[in-house]
Amino acid sequence: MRIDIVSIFPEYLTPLGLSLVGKARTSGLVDLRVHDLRDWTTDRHRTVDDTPFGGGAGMVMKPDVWGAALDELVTDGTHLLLPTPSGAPLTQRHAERWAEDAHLVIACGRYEGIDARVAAHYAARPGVEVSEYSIGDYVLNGGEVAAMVLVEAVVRLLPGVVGNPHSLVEESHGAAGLLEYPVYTKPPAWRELDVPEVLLSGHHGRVERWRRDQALARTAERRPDLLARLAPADLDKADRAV
Ligand code: 6GU
Repeated sequence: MRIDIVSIFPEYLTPLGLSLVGKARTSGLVDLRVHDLRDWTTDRHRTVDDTPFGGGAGMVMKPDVWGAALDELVTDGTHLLLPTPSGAPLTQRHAERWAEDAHLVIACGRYEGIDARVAAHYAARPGVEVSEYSIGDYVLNGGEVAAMVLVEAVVRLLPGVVGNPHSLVEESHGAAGLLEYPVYTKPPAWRELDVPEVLLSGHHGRVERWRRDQALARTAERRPDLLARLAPADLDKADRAV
């Protein structure tokens, strides 16, 4: 997979050289490049923004600069991603779908956002898909952190990136639609707190049942919206009794 990220703060994205994403890059599983939007400016001040038509606070990113950058990076089959607080909420389902794309371009906006014609222009281009996404109901100063969130969510799903593909199955927001159950390791007693007895029992069936009950209870407590969306077929007989 190829990923291009465009930002006026390319250094903001240096953590993408670390950890799992960094390893995926050095091993060639992902070709990730970060670009400085100002490289596509033509004026002496390297201007990327201007005042909004219609008035109001803040500045808007200029379509001509973004167009020059994206014309170089977007090709047939590119999925153009625009992080914005007014986008659709990012979910694990998006990460799964976008991990199948051969080429992602992430355009990081700052200020009050990018002139809306940029998304409209590329969305109208045959062979190009455009998605505007948000990482939650709060406001960030720009799209860079949201770009890193997306890259981490997508890259870990690429074949060969996560050592044990099994760990992708059981986790929160996986196929079960439930939050993950609590986990414990040694020592069995720590600061007056004991690991739940059942986990030391060696009884696989009871462990599985306990984990399922914990996942259900947690989801009901913290994310009742997720529980409400579960299909009846996703609940077993014992679940219904909980
Ligand atoms: Cl994707 N961008 C910005 N600037 N703020 C956000 C966001 C994205 N998601 C939540 N808040």
